[in-house]
Amino acid sequence: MKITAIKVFVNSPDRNFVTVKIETDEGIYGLGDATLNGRELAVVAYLENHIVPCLIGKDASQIEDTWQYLYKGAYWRRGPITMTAIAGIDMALWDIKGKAAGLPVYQLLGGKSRSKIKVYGHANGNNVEETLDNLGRLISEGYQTIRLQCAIPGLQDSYGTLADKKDYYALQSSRSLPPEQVWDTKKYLNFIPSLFQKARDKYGYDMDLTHDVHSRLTPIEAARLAKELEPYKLLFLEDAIPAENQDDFLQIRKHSTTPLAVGEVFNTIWDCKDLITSQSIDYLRSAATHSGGITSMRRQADLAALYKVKTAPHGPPDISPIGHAAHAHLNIWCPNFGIQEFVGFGGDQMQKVFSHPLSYEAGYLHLSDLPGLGVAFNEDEASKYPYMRSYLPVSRLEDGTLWDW
Ligand code: EZ4
Ligand code: CO
Repeated sequence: MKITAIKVFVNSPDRNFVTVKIETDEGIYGLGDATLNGRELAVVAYLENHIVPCLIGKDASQIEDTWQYLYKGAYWRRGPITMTAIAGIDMALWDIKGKAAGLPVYQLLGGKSRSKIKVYGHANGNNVEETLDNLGRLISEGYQTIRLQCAIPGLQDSYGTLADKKDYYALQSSRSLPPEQVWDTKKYLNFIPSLFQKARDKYGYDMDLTHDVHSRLTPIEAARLAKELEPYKLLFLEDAIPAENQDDFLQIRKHSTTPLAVGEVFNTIWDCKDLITSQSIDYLRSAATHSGGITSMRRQADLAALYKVKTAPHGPPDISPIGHAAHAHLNIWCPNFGIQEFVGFGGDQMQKVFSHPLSYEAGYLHLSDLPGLGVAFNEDEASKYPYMRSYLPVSRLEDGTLWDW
């Protein structure tokens, strides 16, 4: 089966998505997600100028060889632009292989390890009361695991909160230039444990809770937070520090038994290798879309399994339904799957552009048996929503120093 054409679409139904479509001489086509929030067009250029010309006429069934060709063949290895572009191609080739075989991708990975996929939802709020109300709402919708984020008193626009926006989609798609947010570590550290104490006081210990620090602490500050959160029994503390120095996680470990999760900005297995082999994390949050696709995610999951690390793929609204479907197939297969982040299926425009194989019920996602990844992409509908420039925010300390967002 030969690749005859590769098309790259960049559209903004509610928010920007980059979609790869690989066509073959047998009429079967595959879809991949190559969306890199805030840097979408760099991936489009990488695909169109550097990858597509190399793959026309090649055998669409050679997924592994194509991955190696694009990874090793570039000489300039790794990095988010390269690995997101490779991910788009890799997912589309898995989609084709599944459709050719008449099987869902999870069957090609080895079949199901479970019947449904446990998810965690987000309870956000502009104050403690609002966050706790949203937590109560999610519990009533069946969620057994919930991430808590709350605006920090004295700071405007804290990460994970909605301010005046109605939902996550409105928040992330309404920007032209990077908005600036103010950060203060002391205010944050003095506030977060009380949020979790109030959540436990009000709702008890039956559900699991998580929290995303978004990489803003130093190792010793993160150790302090992890230790102070111990009484509230988190399922995990996410991105307590950046993982540029993988050794830094051992600092947190030394001081606390709060489980640690990291990985949403990882591109390859090399970014998590030392974290896994030193057993300094508990959950690996790499995303198929940003981490080299299904081929690479499967390898990361297998390494993690050797060290009792579970997978918890990143599930933000800036991954397209194709990327979420790739996660669902991996999650249903993966013996060491932990939990999937889930923030809903998107707005009306998205629902018209993408149809997906997932349904939510009482804290779990169910995956249909459609062949391949099971996603359809409506090109005519997508063309109604052109790309819109959009950036992630940046953070500064109160004196103006640029900080990690
Ligand atoms: O900030 O996907 O856990 N989820 C997150 C996300 C990330 C965005 C960045 O594009 O941290 O909200
Ligand atoms: Co995160």
